[in-house]
Amino acid sequence: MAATPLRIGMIGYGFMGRAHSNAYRKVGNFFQLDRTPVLQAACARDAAKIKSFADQWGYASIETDWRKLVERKDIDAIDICTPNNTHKEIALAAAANGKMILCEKPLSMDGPEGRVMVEAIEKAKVPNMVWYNYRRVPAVTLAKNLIDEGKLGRIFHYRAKFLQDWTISPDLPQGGNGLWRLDVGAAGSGVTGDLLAHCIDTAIWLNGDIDSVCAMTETFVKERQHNLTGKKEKVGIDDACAFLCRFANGSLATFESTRYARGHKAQYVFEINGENASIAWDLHDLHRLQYFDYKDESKIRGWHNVHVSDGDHPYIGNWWVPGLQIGYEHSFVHQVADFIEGVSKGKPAQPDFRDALRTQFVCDAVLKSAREGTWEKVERV
Ligand code: SOE
Repeated sequence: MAATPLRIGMIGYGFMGRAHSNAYRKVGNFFQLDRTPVLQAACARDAAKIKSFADQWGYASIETDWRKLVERKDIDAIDICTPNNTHKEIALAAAANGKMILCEKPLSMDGPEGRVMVEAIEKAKVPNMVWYNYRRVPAVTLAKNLIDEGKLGRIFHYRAKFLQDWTISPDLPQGGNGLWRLDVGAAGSGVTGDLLAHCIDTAIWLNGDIDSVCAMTETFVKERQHNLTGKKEKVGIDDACAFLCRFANGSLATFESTRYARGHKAQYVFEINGENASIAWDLHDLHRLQYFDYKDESKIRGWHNVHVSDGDHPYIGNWWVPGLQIGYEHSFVHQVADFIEGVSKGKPAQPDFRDALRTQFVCDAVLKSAREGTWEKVERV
């Protein structure tokens, strides 16, 4: 039987607009689902740019006003790929129009704003999801499965880093396309909301709630030319952030992120040390999971380097033949597949808005701690 269309209205055309569009196009070829994404309309203020994006990715129509898009009767789901300061308004309007919502991370500018969004979409009862895509890298999902099976036993330590180096030059402007991430008015924060949010989302998923944090942040370049005003303006984001934390399960953790780690483009790594076993993962080698099991015979005990590409590894059976690895873009395909399956089965895929709000409150506590030099309790959702 032919799958029912799931008509997508995409808002935004940047890096994430492309990553999500690619996922919508591919998912039906590799996953047996009862809804097929249809690229119904793409929306942005610049008509020429959105037309060129729509033509390239195969969207059937364009809009230049997102308010019109969310009201269209021929759209089932709105995908929000716009800067963080626009998420709330769009999500609330989409929910009021009964649309499903897939929102780029982070959910919101801060926790209180995120809470308003959660209340609105839960009241509207619309399926919703936030694009923390790294959960769906097969090696990361395998880590989750091993932890849930109890293979690690009691967890003592969680360590995560997300390092980049693309903002070192003081000549790099802030604001506008791509560079809105450097503009606090559009992004809400710097590496905390952009990069550590990924680390925090994965960490909560793998190791449970974070109880308290103690952080430091730094803004290395204090002023940058602003693309929208044409003036040199104060930089309000955190360029780097490191924090200590305690999880509710008693484990201790360190997190670090920066855009000033010369030589690192997107080094997201985490390591978890449990009573019986340890796990480590590196985005630069994303199809591998490092695994150490103390139960191994001592003669051969050591770190296993698991190539997560076999038919019984998460998601892999849907792709090629065993041993052939997949990459970054597939994490988005998996997320769409899980979202559609969740909608069909009435069992929402995670992280939904409520789940993503937990990350938002950790980010708030991290930024407050850095400002005030204190340990901060994390508000629970
Ligand atoms: C920033 O450079 C960025 O593109 C983030 O916005 C993404 O969320 C991250 O996955 C990669 O880095």
